[in-house]
Amino acid sequence: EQHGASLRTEKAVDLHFMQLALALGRRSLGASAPNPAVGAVIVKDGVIVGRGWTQPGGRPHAEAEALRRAGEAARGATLYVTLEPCSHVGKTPPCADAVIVAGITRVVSAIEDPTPEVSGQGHARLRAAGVLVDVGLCAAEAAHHHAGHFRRVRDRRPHTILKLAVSSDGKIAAAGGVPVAITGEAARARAHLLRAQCSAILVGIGTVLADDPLLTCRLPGMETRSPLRVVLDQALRIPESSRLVQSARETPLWIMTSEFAESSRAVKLGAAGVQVMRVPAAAGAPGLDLVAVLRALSESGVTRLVVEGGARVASSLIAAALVDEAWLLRGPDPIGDDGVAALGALPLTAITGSPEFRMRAGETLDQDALAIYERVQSI
Ligand code: AOF
Ligand code: ZN
Repeated sequence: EQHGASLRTEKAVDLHFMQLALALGRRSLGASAPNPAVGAVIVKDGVIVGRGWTQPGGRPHAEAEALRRAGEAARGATLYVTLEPCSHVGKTPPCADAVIVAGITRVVSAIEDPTPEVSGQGHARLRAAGVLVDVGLCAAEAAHHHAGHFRRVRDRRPHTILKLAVSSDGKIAAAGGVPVAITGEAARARAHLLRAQCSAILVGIGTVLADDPLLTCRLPGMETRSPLRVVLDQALRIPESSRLVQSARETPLWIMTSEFAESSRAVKLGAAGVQVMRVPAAAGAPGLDLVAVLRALSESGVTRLVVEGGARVASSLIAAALVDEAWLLRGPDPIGDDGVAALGALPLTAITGSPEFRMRAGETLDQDALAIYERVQSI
């Protein structure tokens, strides 16, 4: 009886510290790319002696940070970590070795790292050195949190989040694409937090021409967390006077265009600080090859991508089964039948009523409603 009770307490303690490690990792979501946003907590005799999370740009790793803070106190302590410690010499030495050298005696790890050079070898290395290793606590939550890293490693594309702000009748703009305010301040703040938690944001040229957006994160104190901004612009129609091009020297802007776009336009945009990338056109359809676009972004280190419009990009991604999550922010007012439908020819039920998606979470944001859908078996 007493033994059972102490086991239950031990489990609750492990859960508590793993959840803390996940929370620490969340701080770096969107900032750690190309690396995953890992969190680590070191505990000795029930007391936290070190905490760490993957630093901006991916290094130092979370464990290195936590070990540095713990110092000598790491000897005989337990490490809680949201991803298998690395076992390879990348741009930094292996965390597994640092953990062993520091004298950690137990590691509680949420999930294996699918990176080919790691994939179980981090855990194996720790065990071979006599460290007690428990794998799998909060694995589902960790898989969701590391979705960008896993998608990049397994499918060579980013975890792709489609964000749509729709009117109560499912429109995204008035007739002719005229922008209308759809959602309120709380929804705007939530969307900006999502931008900060992604490593890139993508829109089609139609959205740029209609809205002249800036696509930065403008939450107070988080202005430096703006993602890389990407525009799909097959014919290089983006105006040099647009707010995107005008701000390209402060916040990076990439234009993805076709192999046939005019070189003189590309040179002009380059001189304005824009990076122009050429990708193949889609076979048998208008627009760029979206798989090629996502692959190029993934190869450049993008792990989490938020797509904010317009209808054509959104519907093409849905049709190609390239949307992993859909965030539907719904405002209280209708726009009317002549408004622009969120997904063009596709009905919104391609997300909300599709067996390919299930609703994961819902939130009320003042007068607006946020529903988050995720692709079934997306991870
Ligand atoms: C960890 N802890 O906090 C992170 C890890 O080039 P490097 O040396 O930075 O290694 C990059 C790889 O390390 C990355 O692909 C992923 O497998 C892992 N990320 N590992 O132990 C961390 N961010
Ligand atoms: Zn590492």
